[in-house]
Amino acid sequence: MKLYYAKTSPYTRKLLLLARHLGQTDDIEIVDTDPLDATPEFLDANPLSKVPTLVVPGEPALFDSRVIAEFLLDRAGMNDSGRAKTELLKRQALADGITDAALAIVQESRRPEAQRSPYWTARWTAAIERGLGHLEAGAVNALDHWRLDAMATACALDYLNFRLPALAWEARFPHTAAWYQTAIKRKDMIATDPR
Ligand SMILES: N[C@@H](CCC(=O)N[C@@H](CS)C(=O)NCC(=O)O)C(=O)O
Repeated sequence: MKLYYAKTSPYTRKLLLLARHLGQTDDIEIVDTDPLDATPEFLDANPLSKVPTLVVPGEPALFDSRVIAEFLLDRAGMNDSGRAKTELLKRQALADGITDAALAIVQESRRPEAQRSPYWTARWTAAIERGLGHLEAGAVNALDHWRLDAMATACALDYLNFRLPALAWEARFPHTAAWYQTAIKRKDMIATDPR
């Protein structure tokens, strides 16, 4: 299988963590990809021109990261179902939502100053703060096993520190920060560190 990948993509990192956890890395060929300078082959696989995208021989390509995660979990026979699965997907959605807002701020900051929107930057920042508040208020307690929800959360929090260090969120969300500090010391987090 081919995984279109970018080293700094937190969504791709989440899948690399999952693939390692499921023992599927040997089946995955990493294709370094710049989605902003897409090859015709990549666009053919994903018309949205986003990483991660997974191409399984003989099958239609898969995107986005949540869909690919489901595929890998099913393939490993390790997927959950029912209410527990819904709650896990919700925690993944929270983490990915924090990542989405952080990525939007980063992209906005790279535009010429006159084109930047303080309104949207404030709105994305507020979403991150509320997301962190939700983790701090209790959601982080459910991340007690190294599953997809925990992987997504670790990638989101590390992306904040990688790209938006001025947020300095750890001082304001100490319980979440303690969880994160344990997560980033894992060997697989170190091996997938984009810095
Ligand atoms: N919801 C998607 C988000 C993927 C995404 O936004 N990836 C970024 C890189 S981190 C990308 O490819 N951006 C290129 C673009 O938006 O054109 C997922 O979970 O896979």
